[in-house]
Amino acid sequence: MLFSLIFKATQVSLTKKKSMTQTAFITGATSGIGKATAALFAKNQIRLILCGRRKERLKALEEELGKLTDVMTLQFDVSNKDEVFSAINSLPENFSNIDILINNAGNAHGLSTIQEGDIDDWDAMLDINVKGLLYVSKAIIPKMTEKNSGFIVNIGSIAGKEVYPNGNVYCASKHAVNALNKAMRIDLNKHNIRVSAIHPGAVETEFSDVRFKGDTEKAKTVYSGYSALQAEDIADIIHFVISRPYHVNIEDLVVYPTAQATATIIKKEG
Ligand code: NDP
Ligand code: 8X3
Repeated sequence: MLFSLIFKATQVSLTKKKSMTQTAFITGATSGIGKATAALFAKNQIRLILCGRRKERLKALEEELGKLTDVMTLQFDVSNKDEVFSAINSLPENFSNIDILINNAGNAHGLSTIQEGDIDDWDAMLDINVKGLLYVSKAIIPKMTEKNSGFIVNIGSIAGKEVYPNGNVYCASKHAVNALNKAMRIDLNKHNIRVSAIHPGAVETEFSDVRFKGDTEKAKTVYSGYSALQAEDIADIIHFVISRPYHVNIEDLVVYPTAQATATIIKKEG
């Protein structure tokens, strides 16, 4: 009996130690998919580097998730390359060995025809969703190629697989993420680095609040009348993807709410 208890305790502590050696870097961790992923990773004892621009939220996450795992936060704008490199280069030794990068930060800004589109919105989407992902990847990949291991998960969208009315530049930015995911897979193959993309349909987060510039009533209509995906659903999938044995690499996953067939076909009640 005593032997079996000691054996079980050793097993638990070995399992914990094994997963505690993994460190994940999550961009856009202050809200939605990134925040839910951080919470799930913390429950699984993955060490966390959490990023975003909103300092108070980062502080709250550090306090909350710090009870479960080691957490460090970095406040920077992914579209500002100086901020990206100085934040990542400032990581202390015990957080510099990054195993998993979740390239999640991003948003849609506006929803209008190409002829009526706002150039500032276009800049924001291309700078954040595309160039931001590139800057963060460029700063972290050398740490992975050096040790010939690592995992990069790029959060795309169904907007990277199809184009819908008024989605123009957001769709272009997510098509770029889709292409970069494929490109990373090719270029990083020789370094044994796993690369995956997850392309969600409608997920009920702050996404539409941002798209409609704080018009929360309009944002709510995007998710009303059906069961939209929740951030936790995507976090679950991300965790599944990163927890496969090392020889397994899921390239690309497209996930919709059951009620959604395409970007524009959603079966709503009422
Ligand atoms: P949220 O608006 O809830 O979260 C967006 C996150 O990105 C926030 O943490 C925000 O943090 C961060 N972020 C935005 N801009 C910047 C920036 N310039 N620098 C640093 N961080 C930034 O949306 P979601 O969780 O839904 O979105 C996450 C990802 O999922 C995005 O790439 C989005 O395109 C994608 N996606 C979302 C879908 C949906 O329906 N919700 C569907 C398909 C894909 P902060 O403001 O603190 O900087
Ligand atoms: C978010 C989903 O359909 O608004 O990427 O583009 S959609």
